[in-house]
Amino acid sequence: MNNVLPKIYPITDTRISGLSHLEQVKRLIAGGATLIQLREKHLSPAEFCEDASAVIAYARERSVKIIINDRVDIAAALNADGIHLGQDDLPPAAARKLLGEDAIIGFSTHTVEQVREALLLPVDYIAYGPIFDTRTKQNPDATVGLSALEDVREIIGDRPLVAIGGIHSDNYRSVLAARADSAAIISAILSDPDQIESKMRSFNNIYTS
Ligand code: TZP
Ligand code: MG
Repeated sequence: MNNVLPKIYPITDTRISGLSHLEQVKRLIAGGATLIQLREKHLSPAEFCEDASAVIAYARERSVKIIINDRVDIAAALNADGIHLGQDDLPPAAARKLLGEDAIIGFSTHTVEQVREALLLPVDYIAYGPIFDTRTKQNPDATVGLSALEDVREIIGDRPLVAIGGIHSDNYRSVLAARADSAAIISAILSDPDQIESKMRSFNNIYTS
């Protein structure tokens, strides 16, 4: 299993950005992204597969890793770098069988109980949230807050931990202070398509400053 999490983990959203996955990925890579998740809730599988194929070809030339949300079949068909699974998606053990040992498998959790269960699964990172209120996800789980994130860090030890939900430039440091390895971010990077590159870069700069 892998342990390759950058501090900033952007996730695409075509509605919030108004851009194709490929165009978002181009701007994110220009801003310094090294691991990007393609999250698509509206396109047909055929359309998403075509878009993801173009993204993976573009990203691979630049040594950027692409994680596919939900669709293990598309990740397998395109030999993506990994898959991000939710509680109701294909179970991680089944995804591991289909994608192999080298694939990065991420798994979303929303409660401490789900986190404890995730520790027994063949996953490379555990995502936990929403940490703060978010309007990006439809029917989000309850907002968990920073102290719950600290508790989760204690529970999972050194396992890679991704914080998600409502993270922006003003609260990003608090997420790292709670010892998340990485912050997964959608709207705070994508909501103005003209600023995707600069916002991605400034999040990376917050981390290095
Ligand atoms: N899972 C939990 S919160 C969330 C997902 C996919 C949405 C995060 O989006 P934003 O805009 O960074 O709050
Ligand atoms: Mg899912």
